[in-house]
Amino acid sequence: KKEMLMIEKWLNQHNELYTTATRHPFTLSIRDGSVDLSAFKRWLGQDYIFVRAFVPFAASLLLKAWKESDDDSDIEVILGGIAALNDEVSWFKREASKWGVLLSSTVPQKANLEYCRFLESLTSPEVEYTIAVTAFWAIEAVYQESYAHCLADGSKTPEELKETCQRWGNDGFGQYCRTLQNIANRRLEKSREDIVSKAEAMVIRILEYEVEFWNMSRGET
Ligand code: HMH
Repeated sequence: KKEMLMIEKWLNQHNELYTTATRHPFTLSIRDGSVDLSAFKRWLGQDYIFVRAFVPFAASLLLKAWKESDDDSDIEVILGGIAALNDEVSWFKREASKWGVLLSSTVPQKANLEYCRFLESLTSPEVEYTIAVTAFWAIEAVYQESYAHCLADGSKTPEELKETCQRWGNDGFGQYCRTLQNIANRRLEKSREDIVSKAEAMVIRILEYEVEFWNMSRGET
């Protein structure tokens, strides 16, 4: 349907992949309380490494917004996201020490390295703002959706994991993700068809990277 917003349309078309990313066995095990704590610690160490790489990507997005955006408020939204990432880095350090996870000796796994390398490729000035902001939305939205589900009705999330789920599952983060989605939709509506298809392919790739990222918690490699 032509009147439907682009991201909503994609999420319908790629619903199976989106559900695989946002209802992964790892986050479902948090929600039902059966989570293996060593899997959680593996995730924690790997995600700290990811977030460190996510910051320069966010910074590159800020620069693109400043140069290419048609709406000044985009910069403020992205800057707010960067501020939240600053807080997140501190949180990871505190949380890691709480769980006895040694961040300095955590080795990035293959799926993480590949995802971080992909993020770095998106910092290139050749990557258009519309593509980059759509990627940013997708990355944040997977965590928001995954962790909000761990707090929603019927969840049995262990007390010691609730703070983690709150970080990404809280209403403020949900609102922030909807704002990013609105920015992406607004840009996509004004974009040429080739940009729209590139952005769609980007969302699919990110969903695939996110599934591989959750898979690392199994610790098979
Ligand atoms: C792998 N994806 C991954 N880590 C995160 N922290 C987010 C998304 C959201 O910030």
